[in-house]
Amino acid sequence: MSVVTGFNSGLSESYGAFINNEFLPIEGGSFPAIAAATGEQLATIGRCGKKEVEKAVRAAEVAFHSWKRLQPEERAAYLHKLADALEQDKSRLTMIDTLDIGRGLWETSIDYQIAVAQYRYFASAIVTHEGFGRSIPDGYLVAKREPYGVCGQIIPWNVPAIMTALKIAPAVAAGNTVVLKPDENASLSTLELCKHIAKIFPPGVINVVPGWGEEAGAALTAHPGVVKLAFTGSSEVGRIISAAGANRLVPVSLELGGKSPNIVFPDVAPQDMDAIVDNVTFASMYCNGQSCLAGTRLFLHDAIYDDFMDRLVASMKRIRIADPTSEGPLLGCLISEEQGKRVKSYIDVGKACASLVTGGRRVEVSGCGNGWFFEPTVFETSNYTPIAQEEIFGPVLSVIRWNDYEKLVHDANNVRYGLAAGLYTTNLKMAMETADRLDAGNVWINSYFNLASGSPFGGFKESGIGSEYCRETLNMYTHLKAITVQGHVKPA
Ligand code: TXE
Repeated sequence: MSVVTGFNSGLSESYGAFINNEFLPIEGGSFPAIAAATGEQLATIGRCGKKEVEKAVRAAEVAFHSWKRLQPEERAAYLHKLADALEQDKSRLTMIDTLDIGRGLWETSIDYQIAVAQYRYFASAIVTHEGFGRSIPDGYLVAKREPYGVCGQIIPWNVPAIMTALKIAPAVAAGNTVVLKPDENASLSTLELCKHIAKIFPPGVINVVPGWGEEAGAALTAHPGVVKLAFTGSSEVGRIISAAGANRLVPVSLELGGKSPNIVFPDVAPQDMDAIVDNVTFASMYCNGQSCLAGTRLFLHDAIYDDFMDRLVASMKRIRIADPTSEGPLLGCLISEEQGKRVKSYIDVGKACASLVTGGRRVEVSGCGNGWFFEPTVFETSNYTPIAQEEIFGPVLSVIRWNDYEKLVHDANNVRYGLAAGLYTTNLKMAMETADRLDAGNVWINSYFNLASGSPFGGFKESGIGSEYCRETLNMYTHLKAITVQGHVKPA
């Protein structure tokens, strides 16, 4: 049995850096992995620094020489094996993430479905990832795609299973090797994933260096052996990573924050209203609002405003706030005290600059004394308050009344981010026109959070650079080489 009562977690007491398929001890100290809700210490994690990053990059460089030579079908087979292993180990890993992060089991189990689908998607996509060619006078031109080499990847804490899959799957499918740094708040499931990787992949293809951003993260972005950087996290750190990449002239892909609008038009049918309310609730409260895609600005038309708000408040009040390890849909706690205090300060700002409709209080949950649980919180506001403009990353929804279409489009776009948007209308022409005019990488019509494998996922404006989740991602992890054959010199 593990440190966590009643759950056979299989967790190790401590974890080092995962390099060449082995966990290596770390000289630079360690930090505890803490269960978000209970405060229990789940394990101790080594705090990697320059030394471990150096070892990991060297291992990945050596592995690259043979990994890139494998046929795509061979690399695909490794990814399918990893997907199989994750499927078999899903319930254990789901519980580990729930303990580590504080999100309900029903959510973290969806994470693993998505993660498995991503490993399989890129295993399939790489097999048909083609270059191009054409005849030229006296010869032929071939353009082929080649992997970059060692990719440095840095991920956040909100959905670790998905984040590792989004980074590892396309990179290694394309023939790169990887050094990945998980978030210091949620490293456990990634380190457990390494135990599967060790049984499946050749040494050095996937390496993991846990630790702090300013230490392991900065060492990874600065390392000359890292020839491609990929980051998911805050726009602030995205800028730092981008600058580091620019300095070394290596490509950087970024998936950053969001403040996405959900827009309800006046023509929605009364019989659809409850389903739309459910969508809007899910869009804003899924992941406790700790998702870059969260639909945190709701633009409600004047004509349906009062009716919709009544239903929305009832829907928010129905949400069960509970111990994240209990079954069924629920709102768990935020990842950490730091995030809890950040969300609380935004709620206080909201109380001062907007009108509180429901929620707004921290909640105690029995047996979860360490957890920062909040009621689902809704404010009525304009688009130009801090709560409507800034990414809160908590269960807070800003509702904005609209009645002028041109102003709606202007306001919906008037934010630094551009990740996603939802539209609810029966008027397809209006939906398509509005979708065209919104600054968003994903626009969902009459739905939200609807990401099928293969659907490009990436941001406009300060939400990022590049697209994940889709075939285009393979282009992000490869560069083109043109080879021209001409017949001036005849073969002997
Ligand atoms: O993110 P950070 P934080 C947003 C969200 C949240 C806020 C802060 O608004 O409230 O960011 O969250 C590593 N060099 N998002 O502080 O700091 C760090 O170790 C290299 C949106 O957790 O961006 C971690 O692995 N790496 C987002 C990762 O960056 C560094 C998800 C993310 O941490 C580094 C998370 C450095 N100098 C937060 N500093 C989304 N897009 O989903 C930190 N890191």
